Amino acid sequence: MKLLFLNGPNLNLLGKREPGIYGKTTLAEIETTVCQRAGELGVAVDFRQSNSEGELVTWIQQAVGEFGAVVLNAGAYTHTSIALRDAISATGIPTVEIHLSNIHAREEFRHHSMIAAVCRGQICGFGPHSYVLGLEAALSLIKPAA
Ligand code: CA2
Repeated sequence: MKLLFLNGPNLNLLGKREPGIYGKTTLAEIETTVCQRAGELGVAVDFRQSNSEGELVTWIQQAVGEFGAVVLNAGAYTHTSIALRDAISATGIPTVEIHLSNIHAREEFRHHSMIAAVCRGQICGFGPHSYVLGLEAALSLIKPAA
């Protein structure tokens, strides 16, 4: 079974802009780390990024039947997107919400996640390691420990 990693708007800029907030690690480097860990755990990963809310919605819809779970850093759409929330809810695909930063320790408008209630859980604040934790959490959802 495969896992689908989805990244929302501006995450393609990681490591290239504002390193003071989001660090120096690029999204490509995070993908490499995730794929290495996924290999150790024996699971395949597809890793994507889009600045388009609609494309993210389409990928969630298409994930059904092909992926066992979604690991989603929805970026700023986390705080605004009823469309992403509806896609997760309508498909029923197990989804883990992840963030690099601790959204609860930042500006008030980042404290609320539109998608949290329809995700199986939320991981935030661990920088790039949030992605590895998200991988392990998603795997536990589709392959419960014996
Ligand atoms: O902490 C996270 O992972 C976020 O999802 C990142 C989003 C932010 O809107 C969320 O509140 C929390 C922002 C991603 C933008 O990434 C950038 C990377 C480099 C330069 C500028 C933005």
